[in-house]
Amino acid sequence: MSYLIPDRFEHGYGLSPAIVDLAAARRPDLILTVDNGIASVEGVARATSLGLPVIVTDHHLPGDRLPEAAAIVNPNQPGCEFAGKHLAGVGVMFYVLAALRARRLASGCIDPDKARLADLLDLVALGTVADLVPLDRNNRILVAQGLRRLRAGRGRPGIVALARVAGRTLDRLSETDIGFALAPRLNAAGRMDSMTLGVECLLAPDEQTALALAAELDGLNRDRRQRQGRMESQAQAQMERWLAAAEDEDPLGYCLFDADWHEGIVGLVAGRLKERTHRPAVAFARSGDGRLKGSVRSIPGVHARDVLANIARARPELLPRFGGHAMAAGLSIPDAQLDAFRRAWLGELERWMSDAVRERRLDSDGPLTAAHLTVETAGVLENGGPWGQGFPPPSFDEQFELIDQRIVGDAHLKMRLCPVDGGPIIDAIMFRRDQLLPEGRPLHCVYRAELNRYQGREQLQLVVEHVQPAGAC
Ligand SMILES: [Mn+2]
Repeated sequence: MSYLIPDRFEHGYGLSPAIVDLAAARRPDLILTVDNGIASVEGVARATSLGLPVIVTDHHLPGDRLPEAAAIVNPNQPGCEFAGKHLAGVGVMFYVLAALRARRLASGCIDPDKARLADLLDLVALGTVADLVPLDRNNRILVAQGLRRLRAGRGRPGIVALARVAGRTLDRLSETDIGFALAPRLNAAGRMDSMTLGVECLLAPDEQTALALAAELDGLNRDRRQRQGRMESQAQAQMERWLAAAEDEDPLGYCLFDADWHEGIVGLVAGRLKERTHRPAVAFARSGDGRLKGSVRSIPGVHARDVLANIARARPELLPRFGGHAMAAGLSIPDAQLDAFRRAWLGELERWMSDAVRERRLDSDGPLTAAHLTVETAGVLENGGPWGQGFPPPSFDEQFELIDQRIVGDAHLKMRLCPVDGGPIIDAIMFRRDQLLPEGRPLHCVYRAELNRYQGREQLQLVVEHVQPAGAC
């Protein structure tokens, strides 16, 4: 058994003919795809012509034509009655193995003790959270079970090592740790170098090998973070110059490029920009072959891939290659077409950005009364997870007096708040806000109630997502 991870820029998306040729050189009996293949009509045809059967396992939406594979397993293909429509690629593969196991047990050709699929649940949890699929009931069960095994010390060496280099406590490992500590370290491999390092870490047979690989991944993640920080300040400066020149304080979207930017990180920069401005954003890096490689991040109501498809239909020469989905897409444009693309991008956005779409919307579960602003509530919420994509943790909103505030670590705003209707004084933090709030007036805050663990003590901490002077809205 061996694996191949396509470099999507070198080999194209999914099981392309180029990647089939690479695979064929290893003389396999069979090609099995994971998390791709449903759109690979040509690649599957190539494999078939070489006498290689293909089993496609995927979760992406199929196009008009399905590949002629030996078998296709995809909960989102027409006629599939499997209830878990939001499985990640790793989840689909898990069920394929479960079906195979059942079949082989029935025919008596395996020993049940030797095929314990529960041992794979740590990987399923990791892949499900990292792929940002909606946490429907089925996925929540998979993630919760995987986390349980990890906390009990039954995770594979690679995942345990990743948690260790990230300084996370294994016996309390949470979906947040996976999303914010483990996944970024694994993904750093693909962004900065090659994903192979990430896979090798997950496959590591023992603690020592795993720790060495995890340390390497941690280093790559440090580089990534540094690079991203630099790119983000350049993006900010560019944005300000652009706003000043265009005399437009509130453009419909952003389209930024810098010759020094790293192509593995443009998506993160576009994402941060979108987050801050609530406008669709695309960031480009040079790809070295006379083209610019870009990443789009969009907002609800603006379908990223459809925006690109409309541009490509009107001006095919601007946009020879693109792909993606509603919230994120990738594209490649000829170097010389950047300005033309930027005009087309802003022009197309005019059709999408209605007043309703432009407005940022925050959902809140209402106020928490003073009696519920407690460590116990935060504990109940923490145990109610796993929370995540499509199943966000409850957030609340109400008015507070600002008791005091300070910026910590150059980046986050720490506050002490007291409900205007009376109640305890509570610690609060607003991440990535490096400006103080106006004082002397109550604040309307949208927040999550979390447990802050510090020096062995548990305290209630409000994580403020949005704040504005009370009565402003
Ligand atoms: Mn996927």
